[in-house]
Amino acid sequence: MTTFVDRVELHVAAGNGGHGCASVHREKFKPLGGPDGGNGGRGGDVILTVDQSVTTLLEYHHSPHRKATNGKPGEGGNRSGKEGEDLVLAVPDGTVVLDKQGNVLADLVGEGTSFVAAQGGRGGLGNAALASARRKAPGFALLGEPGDAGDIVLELKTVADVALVGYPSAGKSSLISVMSAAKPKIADYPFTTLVPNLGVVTAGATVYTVADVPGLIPGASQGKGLGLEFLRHVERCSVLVHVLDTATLESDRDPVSDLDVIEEELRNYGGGLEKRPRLVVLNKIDVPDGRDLAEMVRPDLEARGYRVFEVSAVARTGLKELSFALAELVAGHRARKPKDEATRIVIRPKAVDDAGFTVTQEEDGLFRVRGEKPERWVRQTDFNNDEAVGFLADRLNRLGVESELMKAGARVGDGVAIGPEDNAVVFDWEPTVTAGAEMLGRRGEDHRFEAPRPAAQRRRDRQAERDDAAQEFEDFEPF
Ligand SMILES: Nc1nc2c(ncn2[C@@H]2O[C@H](COP(=O)(O)OP(=O)(O)OP(=O)(O)O)[C@@H](O)[C@H]2O)c(=O)[nH]1
Ligand SMILES: [Mg+2]
Repeated sequence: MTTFVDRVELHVAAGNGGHGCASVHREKFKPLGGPDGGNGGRGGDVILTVDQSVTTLLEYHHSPHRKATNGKPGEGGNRSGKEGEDLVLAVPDGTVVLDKQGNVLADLVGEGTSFVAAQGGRGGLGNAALASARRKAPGFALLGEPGDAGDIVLELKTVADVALVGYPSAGKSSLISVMSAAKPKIADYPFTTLVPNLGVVTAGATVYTVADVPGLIPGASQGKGLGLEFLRHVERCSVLVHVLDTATLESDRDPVSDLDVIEEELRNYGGGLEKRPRLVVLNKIDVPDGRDLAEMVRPDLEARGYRVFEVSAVARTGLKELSFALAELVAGHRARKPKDEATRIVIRPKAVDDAGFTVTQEEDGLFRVRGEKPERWVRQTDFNNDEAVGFLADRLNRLGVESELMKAGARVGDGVAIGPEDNAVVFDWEPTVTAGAEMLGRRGEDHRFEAPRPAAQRRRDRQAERDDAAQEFEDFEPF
């Protein structure tokens, strides 16, 4: 028996960026050939993509840890590291992505709709890319950044035009099997169907999908008999069909009270289910008692405003009328529905202001700097390399972090933390700016390069200026 899995928790980890390489070109008679360390490769993303041939989340239930590959480090000779490969996870149509708090991150509807669940880390720049006219021979490179990692929740909400709802064994699966080419499991014991089945029905010019939802019982909206999970699948269907059993052997049931029970569950579930256009099917009229009962309850149901169809899934009677009536309801709904609704996708808004940063002083006197860029730059820094640390200081300075710290009252030797409480780099503040906000010096200067420059060198310097500008630009790009 298949397990019913339509909600899984998934741990996704994107690939880390490869580290940049610090290397100096060496050739005979040219001991200082210039920096030639390549950039690290980007880490692979974890991407969720709708694949209509996938119908359950079962696979992720069995192996909930998924990781994309890391980028490779850069190498000497200006060789860039290989990029990590994206990990593409196929999910069923109608998969909702949530964070652990239950916020919707994305709603994946329609073949090919994708969502980057975890973004790969950037590769670190090698020292060749970090060289500029002013910093000709950097003796350091940037570290690759760690890829995003975290837990997400996937929830499947079947997407279909019509949902068949009703008690277990009312004949929902039988009905979908004779109306479409779907071949669901059919048996005369309750809860035979454990995952929604989808069938495609063609009626005249209208083609629509029908979902056979597992049986509902009283209390379903409170979670009885997996009811909540099943009702979730009804949520996205625009038309509902009550499948009522006219030949049940249970003495306390009849079509009208069955209908009342299911209606109450729909109302209690909420989400607008009670407002969906709906009609009633009285099934199993091939059974003589069933036909009599159907005739008896029909006026009652019609008095409640329902269109009633008497059918037999086994004898295949009354199906054509039913499928055309549904086509009409579906077409009506499609005409009213805005077109773009089908592929709506919600992307998690980035909480941090990409361009800025904040400086706050905490109770114990520690100054805390928060911001996308300062935090990223810290992650890119190899703290074992003084030059790399100096480069970080320059970047922070250029962004205005030092002057903000000064404004906030920080003095030499005060503790400064960059990053969130659980993952910050803390150091003693040593400002590199004077009162006039003049920079004291640049890192990576090599005075051996200060001799008169031949044309080739001048060209290289101009290129380095441009690279420097490119690097500045890179700094402005929001992550
Ligand atoms: N005589 C008769 N039996 C039917 C008819 N439709 C379904 N059945 C029988 O009723 C039983 C249950 O049918 P299913 O189609 O599995 O019912 P279901 O509503 O999908 O049940 P769950 O998946 O458990 O919710 C099976 O033994 C079917 O053969 C019908 O029109 N006439
Ligand atoms: Mg069934």
